[in-house]
Amino acid sequence: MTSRINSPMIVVSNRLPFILKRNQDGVLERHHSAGGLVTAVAPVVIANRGTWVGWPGIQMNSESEAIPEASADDKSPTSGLKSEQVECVTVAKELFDPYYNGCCNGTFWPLMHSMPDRAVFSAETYDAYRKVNEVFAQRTVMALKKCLAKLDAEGHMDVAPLVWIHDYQLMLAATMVRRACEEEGLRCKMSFFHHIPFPAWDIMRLFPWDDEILEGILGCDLVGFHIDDYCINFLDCCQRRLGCRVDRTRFLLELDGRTIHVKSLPIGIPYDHFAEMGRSAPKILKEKNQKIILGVDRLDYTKGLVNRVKAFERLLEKHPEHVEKVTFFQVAVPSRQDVKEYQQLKEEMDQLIGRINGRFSKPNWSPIRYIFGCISQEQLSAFYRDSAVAIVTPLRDGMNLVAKEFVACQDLSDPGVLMLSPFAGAGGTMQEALIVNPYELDDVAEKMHRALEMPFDERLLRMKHLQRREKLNDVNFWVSSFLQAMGMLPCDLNNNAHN
Ligand code: GDG
Repeated sequence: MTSRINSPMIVVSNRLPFILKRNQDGVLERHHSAGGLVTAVAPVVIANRGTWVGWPGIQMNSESEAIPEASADDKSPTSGLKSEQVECVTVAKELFDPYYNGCCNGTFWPLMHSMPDRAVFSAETYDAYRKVNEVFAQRTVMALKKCLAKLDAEGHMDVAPLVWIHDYQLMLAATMVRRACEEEGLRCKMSFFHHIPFPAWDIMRLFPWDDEILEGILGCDLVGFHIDDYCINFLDCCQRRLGCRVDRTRFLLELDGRTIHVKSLPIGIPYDHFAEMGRSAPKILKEKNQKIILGVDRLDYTKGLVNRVKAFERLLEKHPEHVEKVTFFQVAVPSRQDVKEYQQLKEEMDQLIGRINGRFSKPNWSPIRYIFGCISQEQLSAFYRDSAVAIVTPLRDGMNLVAKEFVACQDLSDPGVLMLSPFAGAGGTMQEALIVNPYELDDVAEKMHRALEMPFDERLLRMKHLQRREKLNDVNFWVSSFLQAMGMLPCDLNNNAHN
C-alpha cells in the first residue's frame, strides 16, 4: 500500500533511484537499481508529485542533458517517475572522486562504524565533500522552488513540501538548504535519515570538523536513526560539542531557538515481496545430504567476513563430523573497488578461502563456495530459503537487511536458523536469532554447530516470532512511521489531512 501524504516530497540521496547508462549510440537509458528503500519510497514520490534529487551514476554531457522517461517495458517501482520529477546532480569527476571515494568512503564510513584507525582525515577531501553537498543543496532548492510554484498556483499556500535527505554522504546539505530557504523565504519541512551507525562522542570528536557535521545535520526538523543507541550518541555529541540543550527522555534538542526531533525509525524490508520470492523461486541447491551455511554481504571490512571464514575453519577442526556434510556458501558483492582497503580485503579473502579449501577439500566436496559477484534476487531468495543457517556477523552495521530478507524467505515446514551479531542494528530487535559476538571465533564456531544441530521445534518457534515481527515492521511501515513523525500522517490515518 502506498502512503499518501498531503505534501509533495523531495527525496535527496547520493544515488538516484535508477541508474543511467549510455547505449552503443550514446543515448541515455534508465536501469533499475533494486533495493527496499527505492521500492518503498518511489511510490510515495510518484503519488505525491514529488521529486528525487540525486547522482545518476554516470557523467552527464551537460547539466541540461535530458533524463530519459522509463521505457514501455519497465516494470520497476520507478517506472512511474517522470523525468520532470528527477533532479539530476552532475559533478565533475575531479570533484566527485575526493568527495565519494575520499571523504565518504575513506573517512565517514570507517569513522561512523567506530573504526577510526581506518579513517583518513584530509582537509582536501573534506573540502570536496563540502562542495558536493553544496551542489546537492542547490539542486534541492531548485526542486523546492518548482514545487512551491505549483502549490502556490493551485492556492495551496499553507502546504509545506517535505525534504527528506538520506545518509552520510549528505550530512551538510540540510543546513545549506535551510540557509537558502531563510534567505529566499521558501517554506519546507526538512528531515534526515542516517542509514549507518552514529558513533559515540569519543569517536566522533576525532574528526577535525565534527562541529560542522553536527550543525549540518541539525538543519533538519527531524533526524532519524535505526536504533536508540545511535540517537543517544548523536544527542550526546550535540550536547558536548555544540552545547545544545538536550532532552534525553523525549529525544529533543535545541539549537538557535529551534527544536529538533531525534527518533529511532528502524528500517524494514519489502516483506511480502521476499516471502513471495521464497515461495516461488526455483530450487538451485542440488546437493543431497548437504547443509548450507549462507553469508551474503557487500565485500566490506565492516561485515566481518574474515572472522566468519576463520570461525568456519574452527568448526571443521573441532567438529569433523561436519566435513563433507556442510558447505559454507558466501556471496560477496564487489564494492568500492577503487579504494585500497577494499582491494586488500579481496586479496585476504581469496587467500584465506584458498588455504581452507586446500586444507579440507575431498574429491567430491569443498568446504567453502565463494561468489565474488552479484546474483539475481530470485537466486538469492532460493539460497535464503534452502540454507540451514544464515550467518550475519558484521563487526558493526547500521541495520542489516540480509538478516530480515532471510527470515522472510523461510519455509516453516523446514525453517533455517539465523545467526546474528549484536553489533548490527538488527541485533537489537531480532532476539530470537542466535546472537553471537563475531570477535569470539570459538563461540561463533560453537554456535554454528548448535545452529546446524538445532531441533525442528526450536527452529520453528524462533522463526515464527522473527517472521511475525518483520512482517509487521516492513519497509512500508517504516515510510509511514517516518511521515507520521514529520506530522504528515498518511490521510487514511489522519482525517484532518489535506488531500
Ligand atoms: C546500508 C547499511 C542498512 C546483497 N547481495 C546481493 C544482493 N544484496 C542486497 C541484499 C540487501 C542489500 O543488498 C544489502 O543491505 P544491507 O542492509 O545488508 O547492507 P548495506 O548495503 O551496507 O546497507 C545497512 C542499509 O543501508 C539500509 O538502511 O541496513 O546497515 O550499511 O537488500 O538483498 N541483492 C542481489 N544479489 C546479491 O548478490 N540481488
